Amino acid sequence: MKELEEIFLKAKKDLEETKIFQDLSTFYVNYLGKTGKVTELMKKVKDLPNEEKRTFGQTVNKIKQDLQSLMEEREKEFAKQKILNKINKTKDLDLTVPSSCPHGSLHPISIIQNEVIDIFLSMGFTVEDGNEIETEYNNFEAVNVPKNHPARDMQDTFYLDNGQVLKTHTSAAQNRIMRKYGAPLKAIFPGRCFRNEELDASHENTFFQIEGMMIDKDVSVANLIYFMKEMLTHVFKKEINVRLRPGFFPFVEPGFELDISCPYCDGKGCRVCKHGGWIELCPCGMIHPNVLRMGGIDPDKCQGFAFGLGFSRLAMMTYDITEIRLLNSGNIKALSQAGIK
Ligand code: FA5
Repeated sequence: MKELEEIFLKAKKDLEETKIFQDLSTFYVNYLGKTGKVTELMKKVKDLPNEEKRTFGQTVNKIKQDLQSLMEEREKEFAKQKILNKINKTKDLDLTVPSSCPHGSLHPISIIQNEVIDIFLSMGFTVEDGNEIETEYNNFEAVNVPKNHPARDMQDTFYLDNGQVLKTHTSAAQNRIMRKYGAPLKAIFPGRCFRNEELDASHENTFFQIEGMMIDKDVSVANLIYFMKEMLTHVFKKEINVRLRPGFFPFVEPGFELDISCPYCDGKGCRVCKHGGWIELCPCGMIHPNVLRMGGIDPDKCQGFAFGLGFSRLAMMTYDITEIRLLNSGNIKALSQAGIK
């Protein structure tokens, strides 16, 4: 028992004398580890006469537990000291000095997308997701572009080995959404599109569109005009007039090109609208009966409109970006200027 007490006192002293965190490992090995002094004493218990076993065993156990909790306390002290040392080192740090670290900003496409989504949500539309890799059926056949139809040439794309395609337009999600919800339906679905294009200042191989569809009894071109005007008036933050010209898309009948009165010169004529007062913005039309039928909706009971707005071009107009390829570049300077507007 005397030996026990001596070991305990020596261990306490050693612990108090530890100076750095690493000293605690040595302490552990010396006393509590597999061949440590306390562990060795515990091994002796089995050889003691029965009447001593109990008291000796209990005392060694108590010593072991006490040393363990003393060691944990010491560990905490070291951890606390480490933090205090760090704080002391940064004593002269002035947290009120403005940071020189540049702030990030949202990408112009994200800004426009969020705005348009908010507007349509407030008008009762839901926001749906579309795939980037699509079946050929959804991208073409389901929107009334059969195999070998000349309209396929308008949207050449990238074909995968398994026969799927990188979607050429957000219209590729129309069929899936109609089948999922049926009529009535009010949905928008933004997404990234891909085309095998000749690239220039306004044509990219990867760009963004947002599609919208409204299907119900008695939906007409008047509804289409109303929702487009509302959305564009909010985006440009001024009253925008629209006009429709005939346009051909196999998935709408009648099909239109929707022009907007130039928001920069209010229709008087400027560089942006090439002095015409109008800007071609968004193809749209009344959903073709074949497309409704393929989507599981009876065209004799419901009609609908659809539009496919080019986000990349809208972002360019809004932020006065003259080169579309900047949008997919890592040119932080150009992109963040749009972000701060
Ligand atoms: C379509 O993609 C039709 N799916 C739109 C539609 C939907 C019509 C519903 C009717 C009903 P289009 O190929 O014109 O149509 O493309 C629509 C818009 O996407 C264009 O007005 C343009 O803003 C944008 N766009 C098309 N190709 C590119 C490209 N290579 N780079 C950047 N933007 C593009």
